[in-house]
Amino acid sequence: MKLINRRRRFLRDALALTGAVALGGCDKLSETDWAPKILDSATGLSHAAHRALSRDAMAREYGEADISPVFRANGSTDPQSAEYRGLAAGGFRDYRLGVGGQVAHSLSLSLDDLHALPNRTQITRHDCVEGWSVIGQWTGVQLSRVLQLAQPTRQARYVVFRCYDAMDDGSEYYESLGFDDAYHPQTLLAWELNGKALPIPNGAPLRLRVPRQLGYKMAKYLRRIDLVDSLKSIEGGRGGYWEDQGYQWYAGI
Ligand SMILES: Nc1nc2c(c(=O)[nH]1)N[C@H]1C(S)=C(S)[C@@H](COP(=O)(O)O)O[C@H]1N2
Ligand SMILES: [Mo]
Repeated sequence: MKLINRRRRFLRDALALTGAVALGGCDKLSETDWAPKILDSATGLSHAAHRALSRDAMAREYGEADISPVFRANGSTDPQSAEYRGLAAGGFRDYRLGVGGQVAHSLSLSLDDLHALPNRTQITRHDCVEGWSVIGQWTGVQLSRVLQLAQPTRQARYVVFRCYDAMDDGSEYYESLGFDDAYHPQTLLAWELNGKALPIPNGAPLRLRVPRQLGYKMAKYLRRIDLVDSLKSIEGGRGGYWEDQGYQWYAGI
């Protein structure tokens, strides 16, 4: 009996080291099967290979001396929707991040609510699929903390991020993650870049950081987060604005 307890504790501590304990208990592992659904065979292969090598691997973290003098902005840099302009005009005081879909507790979080959660600061490299990189320091809350508050149901398999900016085709930017990246310790909802409030060009007031994947996964101008069991019925059905244009859903670096 004692031996079993000791082994359990060892397992728990080992999981804590890899960050997997952020799931909120080992039983969560079997609830989700720990395996995002595969969207197509090409993506599936590289995704499976990447995950087998690095499910819990950490993205490299850099030192302050490595921070790029300018953090280049890309894609939308100044959303024009009336809703966003109104929030920006008020210094984002009325901003609320909605969290819903397949969760036990829907949430509506102000920036103060988010700031009150334990936060994390990390200096990581951002790689855009276009072939440039910048290094920046990000502060935010681990997405896993917010998911622990919302408590995804057993059916939930993906986290979908909806944004305030409209794209050329009129649809809004969106993205999605499977649970391995959603609960990864370096996956943040970030409100600070290089020690200052996140500027509008880089996604104010709140954006996603997923340093193990390419830049297009890191949704800016977050409007709400939904837990879903399938991506098929959302927009083009491939899990993101760029994915719907043919980019890979799993954009591991
Ligand atoms: N909402 C939203 N998020 C977005 C984009 C966008 O156009 N809209 N562009 C993506 C791309 S392609 C990149 S490289 C990064 C750019 O982030 P940055 O502007 O802070 O460099 O944001 C990603 N997230
Ligand atoms: Mo990008």
